Amino acid sequence: MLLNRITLYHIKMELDSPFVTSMGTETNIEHIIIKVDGEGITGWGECVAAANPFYTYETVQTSWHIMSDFLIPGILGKNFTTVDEAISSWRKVRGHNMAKAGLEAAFWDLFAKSKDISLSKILGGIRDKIDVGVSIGIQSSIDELIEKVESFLEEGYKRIKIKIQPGNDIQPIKALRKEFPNILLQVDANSAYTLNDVKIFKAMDEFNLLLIEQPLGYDDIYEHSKLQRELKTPICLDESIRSLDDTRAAIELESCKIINIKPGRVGGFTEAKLIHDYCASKNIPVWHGGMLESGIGRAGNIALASLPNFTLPGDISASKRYYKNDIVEPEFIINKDGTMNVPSEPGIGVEVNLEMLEQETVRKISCSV
Ligand code: OSB
Ligand code: MG
Repeated sequence: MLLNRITLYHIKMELDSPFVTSMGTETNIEHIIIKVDGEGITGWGECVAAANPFYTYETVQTSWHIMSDFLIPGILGKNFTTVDEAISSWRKVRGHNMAKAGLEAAFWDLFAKSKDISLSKILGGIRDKIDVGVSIGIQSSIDELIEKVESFLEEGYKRIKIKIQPGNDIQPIKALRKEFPNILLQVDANSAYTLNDVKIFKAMDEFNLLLIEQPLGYDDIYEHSKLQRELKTPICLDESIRSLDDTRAAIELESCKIINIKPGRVGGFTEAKLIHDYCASKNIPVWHGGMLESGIGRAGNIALASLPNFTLPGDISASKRYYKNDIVEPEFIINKDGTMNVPSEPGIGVEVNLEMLEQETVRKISCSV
């Protein structure tokens, strides 16, 4: 496959409603869409680095720089027969996982389309439907939170995740458990606590939570092992897991009992698959996280989540839960039974609406040979 042209689109999409977490409030999502053209076929990917460095150090600016100055020059005009070959050209670039993952996703789409098979199939997926959940930002009142949860449950979502932060944790959890005694419920702290808060987490043990996501430092593995020893509720790591090596360390140290996989955070589908397989061999369940992706990134997430060890519902929600209009057709919808269909068409399995994409684009560059 000769790669002739790579185009980057810096997009800015307005969220349907503000997303509030311990990291701040987001009203827009800025990501980079990557289009790779090779031999008459087009592959699409999405780089999930945000406008600010609050979840990870990467931003739209750093990934634009790393892609255009280092990753793209290593592959443009070259001929590759596998994705592995293509990504090996940037092994010496350290870090910048989201930049790498966005480009890699576009290659996977391109290669899958060239073989006329779906992304799910080429990645080793086994399901044609996946279980989905929803991630709910911090609300201004408990009543509002209960109302939101109720309407998502009515839509069919199989699992509810709420964001927590100091001062806004036990109360909402207690209120939700009272209202919905039997739902699958989990919480995400996005690193807002320290080991001095052990008491708060111990208090969560009585609410039958599925898991507590990333309570401590964003790059910590050691202190999480101390916290996990004190708790019955499983800890799940998100931010701290950037590679297979991190995964091994976390599992061997017993820092968590569950792993959240996001291809962007770990550098692409290739590393994500390694983590998935390793966790399966250790009987550690995984689930697919989300980065408020457009339909392009979402399609990739759904394909990955169709692999066998994704046994818990993912943060993969319908397009309309995030944006008024998505940039793919058809947009993603949730079935009444709380599942989402895994596209079976070649590659990501949905069409990019070019007009919508251009409308959401604030900056664009095209590199060709
Ligand atoms: O911590 O899982 C997270 C969104 C942006 C950055 C980090 C996180 C999230 C979410 C939203 O929780 C998940 C989604 O895309 O639905
Ligand atoms: Mg998280």
